[in-house]
Amino acid sequence: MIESTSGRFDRTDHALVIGLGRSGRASVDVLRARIGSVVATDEAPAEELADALDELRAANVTFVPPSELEAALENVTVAVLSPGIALNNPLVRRVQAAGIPVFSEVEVAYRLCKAPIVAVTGTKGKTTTTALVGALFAAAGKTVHVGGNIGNPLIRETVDAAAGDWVVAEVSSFQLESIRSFKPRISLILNVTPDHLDRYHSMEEYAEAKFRIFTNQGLGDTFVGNLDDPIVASASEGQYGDRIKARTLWFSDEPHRQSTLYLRNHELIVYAPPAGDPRPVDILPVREIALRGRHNVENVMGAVLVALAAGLPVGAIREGVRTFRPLGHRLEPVAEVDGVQYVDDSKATNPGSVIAAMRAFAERPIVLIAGGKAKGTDFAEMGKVISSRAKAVVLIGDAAEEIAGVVKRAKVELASSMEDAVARARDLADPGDVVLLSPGCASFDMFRSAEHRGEQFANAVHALEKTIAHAR
Ligand code: UMA
Ligand code: ADP
Repeated sequence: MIESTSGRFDRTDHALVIGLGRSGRASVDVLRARIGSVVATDEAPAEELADALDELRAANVTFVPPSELEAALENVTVAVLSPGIALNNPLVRRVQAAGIPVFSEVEVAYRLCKAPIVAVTGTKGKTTTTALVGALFAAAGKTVHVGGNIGNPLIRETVDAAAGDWVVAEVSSFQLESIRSFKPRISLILNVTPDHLDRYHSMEEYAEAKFRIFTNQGLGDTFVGNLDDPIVASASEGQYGDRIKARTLWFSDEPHRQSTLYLRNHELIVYAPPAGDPRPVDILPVREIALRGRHNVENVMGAVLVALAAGLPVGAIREGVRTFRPLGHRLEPVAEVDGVQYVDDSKATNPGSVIAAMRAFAERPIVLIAGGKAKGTDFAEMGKVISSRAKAVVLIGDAAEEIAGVVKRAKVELASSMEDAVARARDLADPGDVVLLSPGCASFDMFRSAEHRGEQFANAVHALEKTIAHAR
């Protein structure tokens, strides 16, 4: 191995990019123009990598098959890891065994970045909140770059950001696992609820990965947390207490001694400045938020407190929140057919998000479509909420039987495809009901992605609409 210059990512570095999905391909693209050399590897069979390999060939970047890794490592000083690949993956272990530091793409993106970074994490609500924070900075007239787990790799956003811009990064626990010096100016943790327990041995290990978001923050930085989430709140207690070096600001559902942003009478978002003029400032009535559900009020409060911590004017923050619309596949209304509303919440990929979605429709009877690929999470709590709030549930995918086992009162049917699920839900629903796709599971057993699952749902609903229109 060539002696590393500690990953400055200049001409002295020679990188191995591990994984050739969106993250890895962006890393190859950005780094090949800046550093000594880049090679790349991936464990997928060659036929699955055809497009990626074409791209590498066109860029003159060598592909190293995993079987030939050790020889290639001779010239490598640093490795860049894709988030979908765990640190205990045997290939990653071989790289580490050769003494090569392994950084997540987010770490590299940080090292290349001149602008301050706002980093947003949480089990659920990351994408919505990241997009909203971006919208608030834009409403305040800032040049803002939004990227990360949200879909466009962070490295593409940070590499072009100027010192006076802002970068807003959605960061997952997977990305945080292999950061080293990543130090956001402002960090936000929305919630930590059971998810990804097929990758982590315990909730403690999962929470620990999330808490890495504030590990490198210092006195000039701010950590924003949700005081109502017991695991997030525990970040400032006990063993973690003295780990947060940054100024800490909390938001909460209720006025609370510790909360800088809170709800008054559950209907008005109020800011209690932590320093200076102590008079509370009314920010916005909850009814002006165009996103459905209490969980989205939490997301808005997190985003607003970040914006206030960044010094954005209250007028711009209000305007940015008022005009922000829900993103696709997140409680997205699809159609109203025969008086039944069909809603796509395909991005609800853990039990907690199904519970949040069901609570968002408290006023209407629900026929729930759920199931998919489980991630080692317990469905008991979700089962209780389904039992008390849904009139019926249609289950799909690998986890269907397991979920059926925890639903006590609601009627349960199993479906073999999304079309079948929508047809069954239609038969179970009456005018005034909502048919809610909120799976609580990953999509990969039946679909390419959560987006693909949501599109299949919308297609089935639109086909139903047409059939009914023809029959009239
Ligand atoms: N691969 C291996 N070995 C493995 C696993 C994967 O070689 O053990 C290879 C695959 O063959 C494939 C590549 O790695 O070629 C895929 O890499 P990846 O899984 O990291 O996926 P990317 O396409 O690079 O997308 C990643 C994030 N994916 C994951 O974290 C799983 C995307 O988040 C992110 O949007 C993108 O980078 C850009 O930043 C998606 C996600 O599901 C949305 N995130 C999880 C979530 O939100 O719950 C954390
Ligand atoms: P993420 O990027 O963390 O997956 P999204 O903003 O994409 O979060 O929302 C995905 C789904 O999670 C939504 O469809 C909704 O069901 C649920 N959700 C969003 N925000 C929250 C929250 N704060 N708490 C619980 N569930 C949430």
